[in-house]
Amino acid sequence: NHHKSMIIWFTGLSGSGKSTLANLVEMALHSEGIRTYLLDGDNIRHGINNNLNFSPEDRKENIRRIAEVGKLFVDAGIVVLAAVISPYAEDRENARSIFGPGEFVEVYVKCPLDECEARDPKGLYKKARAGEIKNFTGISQPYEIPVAPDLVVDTANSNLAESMKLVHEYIKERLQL
Ligand code: GGZ
Repeated sequence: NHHKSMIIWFTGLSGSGKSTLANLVEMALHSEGIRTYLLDGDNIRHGINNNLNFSPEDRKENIRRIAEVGKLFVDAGIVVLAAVISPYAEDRENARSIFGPGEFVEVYVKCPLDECEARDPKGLYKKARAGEIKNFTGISQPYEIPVAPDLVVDTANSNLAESMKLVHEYIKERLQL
């Protein structure tokens, strides 16, 4: 049961479904005996990245650390799933550059802003619109759409099971299983 390892980098707006999708893909891989580790921006910001805010500089550092930690896991043979907004193309490219060829898979979790805002699972968009949260991606800071992602999942127009299957099958092919 020896396979290559890699990092699956889910990028997209808050509320696009990155964490949900990463969790479902992780469960699918886990049930096949593939060892995985999930790096979720929202969680990591409570631990190693608890000194970082949402300025462009701090997002850059957030992404850099998550990519470097991800690299350690990949080197240990573990398949990493990273769910981070990572709104700047340059930061995503820097993350990719840390990894070997084929080790970094960028998944664009595509969902229009108005749909994310309608979902608003944590009420953050409402707060951002009210000016209670500054520097909010999509409202008061940009999200740069990936130009050449390895995979696009459209969570506004396909259900979670379909999106999960798409990513899962792509990973399995890339792992050469
Ligand atoms: C964007 C914010 C902000 C601001 C708090 N902008 O959807 P969530 O709530 O559960 O996850 C989001 C998380 C974003 O952290 P990341 O580490 O993924 O961001 S980045 O990659 O840009 O560094 C969101 C919440 O934190 N959140 N304030 N201002 N998202």
